[in-house]
This record gives sequence, structure tokens and C-alpha cells, in this order.
Amino acid sequence: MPASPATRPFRSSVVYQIYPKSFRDSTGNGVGDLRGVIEKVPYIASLGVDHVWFNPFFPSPGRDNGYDISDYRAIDPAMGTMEDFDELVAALAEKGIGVILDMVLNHTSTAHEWFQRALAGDPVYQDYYILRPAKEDGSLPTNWVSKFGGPAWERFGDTDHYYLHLFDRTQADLNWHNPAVRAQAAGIVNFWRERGVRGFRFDVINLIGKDEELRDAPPGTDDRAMYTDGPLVHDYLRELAAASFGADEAGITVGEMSSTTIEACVGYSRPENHELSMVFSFHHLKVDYDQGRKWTDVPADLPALKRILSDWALGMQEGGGWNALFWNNHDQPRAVNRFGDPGRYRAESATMLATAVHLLRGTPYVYMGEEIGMTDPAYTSIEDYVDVEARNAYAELLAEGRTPQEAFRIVHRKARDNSRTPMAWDASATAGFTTGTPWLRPTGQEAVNVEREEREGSILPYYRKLISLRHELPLIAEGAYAPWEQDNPDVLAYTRTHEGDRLLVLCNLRGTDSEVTLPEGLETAEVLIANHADADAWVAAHRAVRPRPSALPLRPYEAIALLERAEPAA
Ligand code: TEU
Repeated sequence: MPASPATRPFRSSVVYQIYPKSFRDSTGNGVGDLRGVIEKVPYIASLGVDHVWFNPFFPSPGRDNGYDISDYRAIDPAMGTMEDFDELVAALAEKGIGVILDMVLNHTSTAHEWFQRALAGDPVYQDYYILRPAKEDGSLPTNWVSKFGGPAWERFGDTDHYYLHLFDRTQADLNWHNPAVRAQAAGIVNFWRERGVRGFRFDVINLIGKDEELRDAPPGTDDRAMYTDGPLVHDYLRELAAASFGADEAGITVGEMSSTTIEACVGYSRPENHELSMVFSFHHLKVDYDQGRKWTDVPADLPALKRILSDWALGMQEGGGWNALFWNNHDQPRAVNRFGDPGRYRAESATMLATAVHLLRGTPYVYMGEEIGMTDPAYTSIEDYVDVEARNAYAELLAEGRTPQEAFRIVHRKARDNSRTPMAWDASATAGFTTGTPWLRPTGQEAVNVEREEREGSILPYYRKLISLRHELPLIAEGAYAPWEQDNPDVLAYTRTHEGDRLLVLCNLRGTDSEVTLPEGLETAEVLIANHADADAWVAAHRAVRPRPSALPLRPYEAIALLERAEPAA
């Protein structure tokens, strides 16, 4: 079978993310599948992207929509067959697009054969998991909490031991201290490499380096510090790379780093360390968390957002690491709702947000539907939500004494299902996603869908242009980053420089008029891309103002990138 194509280097690549369960259903059962994706390969190729990252489509009980894997070397029958998979890889390869598979190697489903054998008493497989007795006083082995709510320990069968689950109780954490587990992990990656895959995303991979001795978080401290970014993560990643993907010159790998630091991420992604190509971090998506707590409803702190984006861009640049750049994924509500205005300024805010990350130093990821400006669903009841995390959070909010209205309002703002609604292909009742009943209810497709966006929209062409700019300009892929007007509370601004070329990126984060000072020079700068049609005239008019330097006013959610070339075009 054809291997994934040797695409361009990851620094000049753009990745498209597909949540297969919600992309396109070819059978009418209401759940997306691989043949559905095959149907849409021409659309994916039309975006100009270099890779597609697929969320897991391996056999799974589906308690966490495929992040609870029961067989790493097969396709979930509800999603298709291995033949479908091979055909999909080939169809994408023909368009020059590589495949990135989601490797969930921190935990398995409790339905996985390894866990089942462990439960049946096989000591070999018991050592695959993290089993501990209760403390002497009978309490749980540690005071850690699950990321999906409740304690992180569950009784191991009818024994006096408990198994660790940092996520749902059906997602048992693997014991990476066991060399057999590490060998299994490499074997899984190699299984897919042998089928031609050259891209891998590693789920919560910075949680694999837990200490041998697990300790309570001291009272009042964050328990995540007890198991996140342990020094062993680096050793295990290097070992995994050496035993599998490290051999792929043109490969691309990305680690999902939960609650991490710049320092750790430099380590994970410096080429000299032979770990990963790049990292996902999430601090910029916690600026609408009240005191670090997700299930709260506060406006986004935009100055904090600016600071975090800049700190990460600078810190990773100084350390020689590489960021994955993104606003949206399958775990996040839609960024247009969080940081933009999905009503009055949907197109402006969607394209402003796109500009902000696509021109940064790193590799941009576009989550399906983002490129047409899809928004959070207009759900009105908790019954619309399916996700285990949202359901648990709702129950916990009620238990804390919130009214059902308050609890719903908070869940509605933060739920992961907000981005998991079916891809809107057309304005029909099922959004062109299925001929049956969608597993998650689409809303808003009358106004926002691919068909309409292709016909008359401004967001899709804008994304296509941003993607092609990264391919064309080494300045965008390789240029040095520096923040501009860091103290401006309204405008996100930065420069990129490369071999004498200079790019100035200006993004008004507000739905009101703002202004920004222009740096010296830029006399011959041209508008490279902008989300208001008359940006050329706008910039020219303000440049004419004397005495200089003048401030440039920006309209609501306006984005302008000005390019000054070392050798101005004749
Ligand atoms: O997510 C890791 C993770 O930490 C998320 O749970 C995130 O913190 C949360 O969604 C924000 O509220 C990965 C996957 O992306 C996610 O879909 C899985 O549920 C999770 O791992 C467990 O595998």
C-alpha cells in the first residue's frame, strides 16, 4: 500500500483535524465513518492542508468517544474496516496529504484484553497497570482526583487493590515503568507505520512518567503536580522514538501536554532531544477559567491571553522547541464563541483569530468546521449533551448547590460537545452529515455550512489563503518572533523577521474600535492579508498622516498583516 507522502517539513505544514464520529456518515446510522471521510477527500484537499489528524477510530466501548481503546490494531467496526482505512490513506496520499493517528498510550479501556487478563488474575498483565492497596487507614492510595470528576482510584475487581484512572474509571492508566508496556507502545506505533502512517499525535503523553512511589498532593496544592511532566517522560519518549517513529525522516509527531510548562515543552520538542516534532499546550485556553477552574463562566482575560501566547512563542523560540498552534479541537468549545462574537462579527472574529495563530511561529492546526466559522450549538437542555465529562460536571455543579439553570449555563459555555457537533455540509436538517439521525444534534447549519461558505462566504477563502501563505513564505515558517506593543490591552501584535523581510501582524481582539502604534520603517510594506476588503486603502490613508509615527486605528476584530520585503518587488 502507498505510504503517506513525504510532505513538506512540519514547520511549513498545516494540519487539519477531523473528529471522525462527526465528519460524515456514509451509512445512515448517524455516526461518522471512514468512508464518509473518503467522500470528502476533495474538500480536504481543497483546503491545501498537508496532514490530517484523526481522533481515534479504534475499537472502543465509546465511554470517552474512542479515547478508551480496547484494541489498538484494528478499526472500530462502527467506523469501517482496515480496507477502508488503507483506501483513505491512499486517497489522501494521492492529494499529497499525510495521516496523523491518535495514539492513546497513557491508558487503555478497562475492556482491553490486557486489563481483562489482569482482572482474571494474570500477574504479567497486572503489572501493565497501576495497582495499589488502600492506605493503612483504609483510604484510597492517594488523594488524586480524576480529570472527569471524582476520585482517580477504582476498586480492582474484588481484590483489596485499586487501579489508577486519571480520566474516566473505564480508562485505566498504564504502568510505563514496565518495559513490556513500553515495548507494546512501540509495537502499536510500528503496526501503523507498517500501514504507511508517518504522523502520530500522542494523547496526554506527559502523564506517562509517574513516580514509582505515588504520593498524596500536600493539602491545598494541585494534585496534577504529582504526576505531570515527570523526568521519566523524556526518557520514555526518546525510547519510543528510537524504537518506532524516530526512523521516519519526513514524519510528524505531536504530543498533547496537559498542564505543562514551557521548559518541559522545550525538552519534548527540541530536535536535538529526539523526542517529538511539537507540542500542544493549553494555557492560552484557560483564560476564561475562574481561578483555574474550568466549570465556571467568566469572560476571557484578553491581556492574559496575549501574555501567554507571547511567552510561549518566545520561550519555545529561545529554547529551540516548536509549538502546535490552535484555538479549537475536539475538547474545546468553539473559539469564535469564547474570544469572538458569533453573532454580529462572526466572519471578522473568526478570521482575526485565524490570522493570530496562522502567522505565529509553530505549526497551525485547523479543527473541522473552524474554516467555515462554525459556532457552539444552540442547545437548551443538558439532555442535548452526550459527553461523560459534561454530564459529570453538570451533576457536580448541582451537588455544589447551583440551580439547574446556572449549571446548564456553565456546561453550555465549556462543554467539549460544543465542537463535536456534526460538520455542517449543507443547510438541511441533518446538515448533510447523515441520512439518519445524527448522534449529536446539529444546530445553526441553516446559516453556517460548507455549501454556503463556498458560494458566498469570506472565512473559507481566508483560511485557504493563510494556509498557502505558510507554504510560500519562509518568513512565516521560519521567521523569528517578537511581540509588539505588549502592553496594548486590545490588540495582539507581533513581528516575524527572516533574512531582512519583516512581517507585522495586528489583530484587534475586541469587538470595538482599537488602535495600535506602527513600528518605525515599514515604508514600503504591503498588506499581505487582511480581513477587511479595503485594508490597503485604510493603511495607506493612515500612513499618510503626519507627523509619523501615527497610530493605526483598527475596526472591530480587524486583522492586518503588513509585509516589508528586504528587496521590494519592482
Ligand atoms: O485530553 C486530555 C485532557 O487533559 C482533556 O481531558 C482536557 O483536559 C479536557 O478535555 C478539558 O476539559 C485527551 C483527549 O484529547 C480527550 O478527548 C480525552 O478525553 C482525554 O485525553 C483522555 O484520553
